Amino acid sequence: MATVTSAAVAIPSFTGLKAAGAAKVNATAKVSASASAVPRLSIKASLKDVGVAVAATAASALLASNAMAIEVLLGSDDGGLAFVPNSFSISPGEKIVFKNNAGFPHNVVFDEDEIPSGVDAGKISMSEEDLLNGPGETYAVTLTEKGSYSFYCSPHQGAGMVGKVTVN
Ligand SMILES: [Cu+2]
Repeated sequence: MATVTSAAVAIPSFTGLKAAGAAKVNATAKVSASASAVPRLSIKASLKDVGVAVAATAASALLASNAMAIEVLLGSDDGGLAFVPNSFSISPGEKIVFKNNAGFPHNVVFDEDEIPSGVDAGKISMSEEDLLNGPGETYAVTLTEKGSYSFYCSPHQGAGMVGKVTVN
């Protein structure tokens, strides 16, 4: 799996974990401070470091457990008509979950001329007319043949909503 891909997938999870970790740290710091005479500031600082380390570890564990699935957002957070990430690599058999994020409706259609020979574009694509209309709606596909695949969103292909995945 490409590093770029992993990072893109990890960012939302990591942010969430960090927030949760920070909340936990504050609660712990409060208890410790009232239970001892050690200066509160130093406790807070050291616990904060530990909290960040814990969050980072949790994010890594989460990544490992998601090793066989990658999430691709349909529409960027700022409303851009794009796949995020729009270029990535996966292993054969790894599931790709396309998820409506912004600017929908979207869909996912593989270009029959830009997929490995022998792969049926119709079997891995949504139909051109089929659309994901609601927030969070997903389309999942698993690619088993190695090679490079180009795909696009049919309503937004002209606006540049195209992507590429390499299975290797
Ligand atoms: Cu689209």
